[in-house]
Amino acid sequence: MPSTLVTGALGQIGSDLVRTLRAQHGAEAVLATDLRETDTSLGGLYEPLDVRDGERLKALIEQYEVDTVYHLASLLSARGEQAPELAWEVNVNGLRYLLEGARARKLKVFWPSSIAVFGPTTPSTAPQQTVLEPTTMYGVTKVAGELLCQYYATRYGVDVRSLRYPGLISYGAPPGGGTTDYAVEIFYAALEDGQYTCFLAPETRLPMMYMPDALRATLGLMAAPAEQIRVRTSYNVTAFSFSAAELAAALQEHVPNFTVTYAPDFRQAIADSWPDRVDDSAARADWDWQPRYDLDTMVDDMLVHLREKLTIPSNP
Ligand code: NAD
Ligand code: AKB
Repeated sequence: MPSTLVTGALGQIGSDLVRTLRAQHGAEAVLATDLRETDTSLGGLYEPLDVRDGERLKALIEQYEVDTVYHLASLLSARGEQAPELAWEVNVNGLRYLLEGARARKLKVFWPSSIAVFGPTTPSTAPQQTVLEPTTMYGVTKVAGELLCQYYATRYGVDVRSLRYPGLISYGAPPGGGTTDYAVEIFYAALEDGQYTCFLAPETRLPMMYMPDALRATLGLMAAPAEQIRVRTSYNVTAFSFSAAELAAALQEHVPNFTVTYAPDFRQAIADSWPDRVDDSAARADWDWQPRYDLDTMVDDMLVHLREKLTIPSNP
């Protein structure tokens, strides 16, 4: 049976995406892969795969008659600064092996880019087409990846599609070493500890999105007719934008005794290099992208699900 392969499937996005794809196409139609030798958390087909191993990737594509790949394996911005060489190997070489496989086997590919492609010379509301001068290795790998995707699409006709995700907020698997991770950690801290020390300054504003919208954007882009995909680097997408202090205040409305202090670390410089907002009008025009969650509805929904997950009653 032709199947879908997901790399980096045990991460923040992968674990939610695999469940959604399996609900749509059936458990046996989706092969989850990641670094871990075995996995039972996602409850379906799983194979270990280091995306730096192009031969193994090729073998799995053949063995499982893969026709579509969601290529999520990556080091994120903070991890990338700690291990820049590894970030290049995983993020760029891994993508290149996949695009070669996609060219040979006519695969359809989704690969996520990030607001990390932008840098201090990008306007504070980032347009679709703008200056891309990132200051992190993660951003450098994402710019290189976007250009590789566009090259394989135009030169070889590979149907590769991409979104520049903003910071993603979710209650499933924890985030894996990014700068926007604080926007997830703060929810757990509010419910479990009543206090949080934020690694970004209170006024730091970044573009963000709730995971259900990120999954809708991903599947919407992949389902759109090919002639509607006019951007083959990567589409800007966003839902809302908030500062760390605004998120803290939104949480304090639900958890009145919650306190937040601020102790910016090396991630502050990364956040400061990214835009406050993103203009996603091209995605809205080309394939009807529209987010459903704003800050308040995201906070409400996150708290309902996290209270359930952490078995914390709503009115303690
Ligand atoms: P994550 O860190 O939670 O998950 C990444 C997964 O990749 C992990 O499970 C990790 O084990 C795996 N991985 C790392 N090195 C690997 C290797 N060599 N071979 C195979 N797997 C490897 O990340 P995520 O948040 O799920 O992000 C997925 C993709 O989305 C990445 O490309 C990331 O850049 C992009 N993205 C994420 C966000 C966000 O806020 N989560 C925002 C923008 C872009
Ligand atoms: C990170 O902070 O590194 C990611 C991203 C915005 O790409 N969440």
